[in-house]
Amino acid sequence: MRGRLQFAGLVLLLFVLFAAAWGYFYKESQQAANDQVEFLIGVSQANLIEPWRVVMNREIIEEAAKHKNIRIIFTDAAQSSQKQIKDVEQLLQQGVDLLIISPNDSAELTPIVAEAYKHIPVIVLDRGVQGYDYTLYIGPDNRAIGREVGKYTAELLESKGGNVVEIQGPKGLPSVRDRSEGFWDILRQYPGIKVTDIIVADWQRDKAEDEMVKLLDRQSKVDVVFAHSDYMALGAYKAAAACGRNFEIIGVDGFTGAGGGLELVQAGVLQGTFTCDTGGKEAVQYAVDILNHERGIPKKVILRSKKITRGNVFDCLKPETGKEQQKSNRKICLGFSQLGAESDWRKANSKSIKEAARAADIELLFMEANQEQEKQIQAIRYFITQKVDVIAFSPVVENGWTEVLEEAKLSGIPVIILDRAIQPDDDSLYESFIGSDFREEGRRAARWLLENSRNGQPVTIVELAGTVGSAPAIDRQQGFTEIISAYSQYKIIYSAPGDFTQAKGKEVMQEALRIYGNGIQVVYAHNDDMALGAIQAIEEFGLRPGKDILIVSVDGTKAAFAAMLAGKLNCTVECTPLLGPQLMQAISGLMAGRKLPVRIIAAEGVFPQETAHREYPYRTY
Ligand code: GYE
Repeated sequence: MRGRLQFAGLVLLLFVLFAAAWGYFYKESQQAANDQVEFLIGVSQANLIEPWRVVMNREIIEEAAKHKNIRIIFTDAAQSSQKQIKDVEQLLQQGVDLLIISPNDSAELTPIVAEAYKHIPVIVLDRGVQGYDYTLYIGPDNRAIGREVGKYTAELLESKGGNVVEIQGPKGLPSVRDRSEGFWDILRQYPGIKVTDIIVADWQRDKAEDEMVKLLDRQSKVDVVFAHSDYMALGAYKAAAACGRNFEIIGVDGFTGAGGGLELVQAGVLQGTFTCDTGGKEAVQYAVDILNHERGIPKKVILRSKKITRGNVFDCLKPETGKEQQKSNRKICLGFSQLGAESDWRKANSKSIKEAARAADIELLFMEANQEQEKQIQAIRYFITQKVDVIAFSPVVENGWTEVLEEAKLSGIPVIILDRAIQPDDDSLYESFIGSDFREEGRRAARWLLENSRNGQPVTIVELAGTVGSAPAIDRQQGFTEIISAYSQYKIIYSAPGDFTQAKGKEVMQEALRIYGNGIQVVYAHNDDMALGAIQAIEEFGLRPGKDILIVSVDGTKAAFAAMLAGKLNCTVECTPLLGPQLMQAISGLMAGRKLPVRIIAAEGVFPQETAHREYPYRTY
């Protein structure tokens, strides 16, 4: 008996000692973990009813787990903007270093996002906010997704046509509207295809199933169902099974893992799906860069959507493998075709690319094309023969690239487009576009003009346009006219191309002055170089640029700032040429097997004359 008691006592003692030791070490390790936490990131989620958002949070957790110095605090607004505003206020009180927010409603969340942005960096996910008061936006292109679904539907129904049912997410959501509009844009081109019914199933599988069962009761012919999410698509599949019917189902989301879209395609439940990444992973990656004060953080990142069908689902299920290992013993080789050296912007752009390549230890084959498309095509073909690892180029004009890009694709060389976009914009021909939003630049120039010209009085405008057929010339014109066309007193009385050069800009302005003389109130130049040429022409004509004639242009070069300091230019809308670091970062990622965003849009500002002296010393181009 005594012996047993002694034994029990010993066990108890050992247990107490063990517990104390464990407690001690646990506390120590917790303490160590807390000591390592350098950054607190607040994540304000709109709701967790949508499976897509649950995946977004999971991605954020997984990506954050790769960084020991990060701690995440999640909030869930449960579909209430009021609650989300409070959530953000609380996160700010808790002292988060960065906010990631997926807004419940764009307009309602705009003020609190702007408030947060005064104190900390803010990454906005999925649904945007109004204005520019945030650090970075990351999201999908829902209209493009809708269009791709439309094309696939047409492909499935071929020439015979058929009946289509659309199952939408909640009414009024921008993502739902955009997907639907994109889808209809394409289907309108096929008179044989009829969308017979639209079901609103609020992202819910069961609602999709119930509504679909009711529909199948009355609708004897259904050929294709497009559900705005894989989850609702699964509901449609269940309805088909319950009613003994057969049709093809296309979904959106394409998640990996159990019950995800990829599995559904693999199992033959869905005919196909289009991935719609949540951006959770990218948000954490950029958050880390922002918190570490890295340069070249973009303003907007648009995620790529991929078409998944039975033909490629197995490849997609394989884990991403890096090519880095195979290539680790030699430098990455980049072939870059620059369009020319027409402007200060372009020279700064070339310099940025060369410097960034050197810094990233990337071998660079750099060729300049004197603004001639044929030369660029030759350069790209040359890069293909040289078997470079990556090709990047700035297309002088939008059209005419499909053939050479198909050649690059066939030879297995990935392509990145820098600065100017291409048409038709077939994103299967390139990995990523890195550049600016030229249309927005045009809008910004116009908004500045509206705010700074006498209201009510007629305003006559001369437009100095960029190279004919080039993306910046086309988009800057469209963005500008989009804004001014709402006000009848603003009139573009003369517009001619000045090829983005100072000399041509001057010539065009001389011609405009010859025709209209004193009747010109405003010059809108698609770039600063042409504006500088116009300034010379105006002075030679005997008028005062910046006073008798207001001048607004695009780029934000140092020379433009000098002209503003001299009172001769009134405003420049920034368009950054410093894209080298972002290009090299993208290339390194690509070589490591990472999927790139389909569009990476640079951050830029508007600089009216009054702000020129403050900014001038910091201009590097
Ligand atoms: O604005 C202009 C240049 O493509 C954004 O090209 C670029 C434009 C830039 O020559 O100065």
